Formats: sequence, C-alpha cells, structure tokens
Amino acid sequence: MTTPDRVPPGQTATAKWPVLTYGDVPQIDPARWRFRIWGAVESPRQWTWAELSALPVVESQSDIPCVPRWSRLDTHWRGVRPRDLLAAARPRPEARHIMVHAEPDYTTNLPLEALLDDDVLLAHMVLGKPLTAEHGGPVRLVVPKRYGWKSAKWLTGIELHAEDQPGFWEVRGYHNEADPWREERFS
Ligand SMILES: Nc1nc2c(c(=O)[nH]1)N[C@H]1C(S)=C(S)[C@@H](COP(=O)(O)O)O[C@H]1N2
Ligand SMILES: [Mo]
Repeated sequence: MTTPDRVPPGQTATAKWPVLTYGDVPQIDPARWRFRIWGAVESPRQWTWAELSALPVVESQSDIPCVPRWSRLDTHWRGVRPRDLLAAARPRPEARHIMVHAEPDYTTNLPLEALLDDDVLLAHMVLGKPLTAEHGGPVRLVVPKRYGWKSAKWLTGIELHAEDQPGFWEVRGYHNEADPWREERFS
C-alpha cells in the first residue's frame, strides 16, 4: 500500500500502530495536569484538563512518519487547534520559535509558524476514543508534516522564543526541521 504520493520517501506504510517512547510511559493524573503557554507572549496562560477538554473539538485525519521508516496513515484525531490557544496568550512580535514541553522531561522545537497549520492538533482523542497513556494521553501534540518525534506525547506546554533552541532529540543528532518529504532525519 505504498503509494508514492501519499508516503514520504523511504517510509513504509504500517497498518499497525507501533508505540515509540523513549523511557517509561509517564502516569499523568488529569486532575493535576496543566497545559501552559509562556515565554514571548503578552499574557501567559494555562488550561486545566477540564477547561481544555470543554473547548470546541476539531478533527483532523493525518499520518505519523517515524524516523525508523514506518508511517502510520490516516489516523483520525480530535482535539484543539494550538493556534486558537496561542491567540489567547497573544504572542509578542519577536516570537518566531517554540519549545514544546512534555513528560517526562521531553522537549522538541518548531518554528511558531508550523504550529499554525490546519492539521496541527493538541489531540485528546484518537480513533473515536480518549487517547491512551502509551500514545500520549491525556493530551499530545500532532504535527503531521514533520517526523514523529516533533509530535510530543504527554504534552504540558509551549514556550515561545525569539531564537531557535534544539530539543531533546535535536541535541542528539536528529534534524532540526524534520521534514519527511526532504528526508530530514538526522543533522
Ligand atoms: N514525550 C514523548 N513524546 C514522544 C516520544 C517520546 O519518546 N516522548 N516519541 C516520539 C516519536 S519518535 C514518535 S514516532 C511518536 C510516536 O507516537 P506513538 O507512540 O503514538 O506511535 O511520538 C513522539 N512523541
Ligand atoms: Mo519516531
């Protein structure tokens, strides 16, 4: 089922959904979980699980291309658009980059612009069900146009910056941009 126009070069479509986690799956108590936006913003904000899960839900169907060359296709996600939450925090004009923060001590960096795409979600449901712990529940980021490690599971926050800084895998040799169509796996 590898259709050249669907699957990025060097990737093979998988019908299964492998779990890819560095380290242990963190146990997150939704009652204590917060999603925060801070850094180069006019008004730092935070949302509880109750607040975030009460926001209007948007849907998106997208793929996860992982560096070890599998792509999970057509995953149906539901969640909140980060661009709507960012608007509430009012990014400062100099904000151009973000650091995504997640459990357990996981980070990954992106251009702020990459977060504004229609297909980018803070997902809390997948395939019609709440996101399971192993796939990043209660809330994960989904950035379909980048390799999987940019789609942080167990999301806790987004920090805005004027300057780019590398995240967890980016300091360990993974590519800063991670565009699967350009095969930007390693730097
Ligand atoms: N917090 C955190 N997020 C993470 C990871 C991780 O180890 N920790 N692995 C990443 C990688 S490399 C991929 S391919 C996807 C895999 O998501 P899945 O386990 O739901 O398939 O999660 C990404 N998000
Ligand atoms: Mo990955």
